[in-house]
Amino acid sequence: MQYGYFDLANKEYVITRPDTPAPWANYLGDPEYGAMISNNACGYSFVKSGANGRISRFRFNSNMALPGRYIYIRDNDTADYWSASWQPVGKPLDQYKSVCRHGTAYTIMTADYASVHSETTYYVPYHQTYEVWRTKITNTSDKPRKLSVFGFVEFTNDNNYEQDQVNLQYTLFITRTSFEENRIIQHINENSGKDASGSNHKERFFGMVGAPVSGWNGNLDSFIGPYRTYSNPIAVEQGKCDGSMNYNSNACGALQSDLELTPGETAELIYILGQRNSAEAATILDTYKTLGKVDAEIAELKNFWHKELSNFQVNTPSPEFNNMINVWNAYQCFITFIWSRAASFVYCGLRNGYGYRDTVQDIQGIIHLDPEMAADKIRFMLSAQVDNGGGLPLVKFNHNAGHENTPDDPEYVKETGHPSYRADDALWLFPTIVKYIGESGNKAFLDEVIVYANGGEATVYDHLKNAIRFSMERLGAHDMPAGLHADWNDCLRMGAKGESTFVAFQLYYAMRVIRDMAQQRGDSDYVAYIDDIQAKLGASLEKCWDGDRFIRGIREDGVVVGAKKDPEASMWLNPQSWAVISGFASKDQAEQSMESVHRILNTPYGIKLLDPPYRAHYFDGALMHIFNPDTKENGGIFSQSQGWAILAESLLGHGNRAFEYFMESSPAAMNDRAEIRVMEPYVHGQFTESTASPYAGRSHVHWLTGTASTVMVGCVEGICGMRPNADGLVISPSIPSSWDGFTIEKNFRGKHLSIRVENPSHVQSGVKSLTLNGKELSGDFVPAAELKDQNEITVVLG
Ligand code: IFM
Repeated sequence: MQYGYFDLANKEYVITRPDTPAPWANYLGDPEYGAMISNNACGYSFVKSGANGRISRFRFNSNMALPGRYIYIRDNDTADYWSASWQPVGKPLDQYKSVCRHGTAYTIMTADYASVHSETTYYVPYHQTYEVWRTKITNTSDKPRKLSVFGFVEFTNDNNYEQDQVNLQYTLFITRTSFEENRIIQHINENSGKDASGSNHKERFFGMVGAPVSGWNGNLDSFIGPYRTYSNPIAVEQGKCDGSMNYNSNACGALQSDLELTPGETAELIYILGQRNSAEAATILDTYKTLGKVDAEIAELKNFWHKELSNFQVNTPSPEFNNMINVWNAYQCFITFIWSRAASFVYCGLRNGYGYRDTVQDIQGIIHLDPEMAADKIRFMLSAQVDNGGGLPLVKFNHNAGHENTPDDPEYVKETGHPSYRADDALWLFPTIVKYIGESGNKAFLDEVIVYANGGEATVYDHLKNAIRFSMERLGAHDMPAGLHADWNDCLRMGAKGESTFVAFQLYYAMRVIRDMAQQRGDSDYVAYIDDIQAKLGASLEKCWDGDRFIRGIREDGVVVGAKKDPEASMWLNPQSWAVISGFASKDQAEQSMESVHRILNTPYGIKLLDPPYRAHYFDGALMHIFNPDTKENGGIFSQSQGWAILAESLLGHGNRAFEYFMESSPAAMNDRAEIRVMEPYVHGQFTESTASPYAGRSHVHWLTGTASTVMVGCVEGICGMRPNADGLVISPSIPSSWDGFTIEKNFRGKHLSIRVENPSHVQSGVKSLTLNGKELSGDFVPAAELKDQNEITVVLG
């Protein structure tokens, strides 16, 4: 079933049926002032932190997601009423027509009901810390209409989300609302020292311009009424907000305007919500009396985001690929980059920092779109590396580089809940930094001096050497990196001295990267050192080959995990893809192991993380056994790993297989089966339920997931074959043999590349010729030094 379509030209997803199988969301603003909104206007807002700065309420974990940013419209002649989003009133869909356009940091909803057209635009102005809802209401009938319009938001009573939800004997009694001219002001902890810094006194406002305010409510119960809900508030039903304010009860902001519209006439009302005092609110509201301000702000948002996305645009025969890579996967990469795992309809905002591995991986998704934005975050993450080379598992939002405790300190463990280092964290720096240097050409980055989390400083190059040292000083009995607390898989504990092949492949890859760097810098002693340790690591990894697959690891007690003979979890995806990505696997091993992946793990919805799922034969460290079979890390289709499989198949030149994996796991490819996937068809999730689930194909944990970046990398570096390195750009696509070719428009180091890939022989990969501005080059490499400002590149496969 299809509920909407992709509008590629406008970079929007357009929802034409509002009864989507779940709330389909969009992000507005950023964590300074964050807002999420669904196609039915549910969602919440917060200042700086979803957990500690929450200003509006939201009910999590339900497809009845409520409440949100509601605008009610009442026909005062008939007493009928509806909402500018289909929900919460929910009029019959044969009479109520609506369209929701989710765009880049804005959402527009139109509705037609009872010959009244409304168009409501929700956004957070660029770099502002409040939100705007602009609604235009048009009388589309041929007679004058008397309408009342009610803007409504349900405030939290406390900025702390948990306190607001559970500590009611306290939070119900700290807030009151007042009304001034065109706004409701909510006061919290009012007597707690109004100007003193550190005071928990807060003021929020919900105000409007565009029409006189004829009624208001600051008391939730008075607006909704007893034994009623958001679908039938008594104030709307009766056409009158009674002016009551909350005091020792729940607060809301409800503003009523009474309109008289002649046929064809439009009224424009602008509601603004934020955490400001009354005087500041008045100033902000006044600025919206200027005609055209909203349209200018929307244009500014679009300009910003569309410019970011324009740095890489691809045109292939696959609309799914184009929609995801040009718009939605790219936008999701920025969202995960900016928001980490801070707040969604699944994450309540309670996480108090950045996960090291998550964040370093998230950076990869935007490097081809904004390398300098990426570089700033790389610097930040290097400043969260400890001077022993390991990463802080959790980097606090108020990270104080140079002065942090580490997992070796009990305070850190107590504060973050992370008992020790993880084996993989700092190793993610290698692919991220090498990609950044490739994209930007900024070789000097390696010489930048960056502080360590716990003090001291070193060049980026030495930070990386230190990450290698961290792994080398913590080897297990088989000379592979010890598992420590965990590797990428949070649910796999092989023991502090257990060994993970995934981490070993990561280390092998890291050695390749740093060897190149060392060679370029003339650091020959280090090259010799790497050659030596890489050969030894390779010998250990060779013993992890089990006929047609690599094992997952070796537990501290010596038992192999992921052996072919095992009754459960005998086949794991990540060691196979990473054996290829790391460059370790021989041609034969690579072909065989990826073929085993396809044979054993592939499903119509993507590749399972492992198979068979744990049911009866788990060990204590196989924490994933607690999940239902074929769910999450227990044999679910863990979407992040799809990106690595796409990349591995591409590196092997298997364009058909790479694209098969792209399509199986692509949200866009499920657009006409949205009732199966349930989640938004324009965003990746954390995982999809696999075939042992009665709900195979259903996806979960939308938006904030490492999937965004791995799939982006798999598609851009893998399928499109765009692999920048310090000296230029390798172009080596792996595409479906059915494609005649494709084009790319790419900005690269301040220059523009128009790339045409032709596939006359219908092969999957292999560059037959490459022409730069009419000059034939050898191989698949474009030297950066030969680029002009504007470049025409033609690649012929064959
Ligand atoms: O790698 C982890 C990630 O850090 C958090 N989500 C789950 C992934 C796999 O366990």
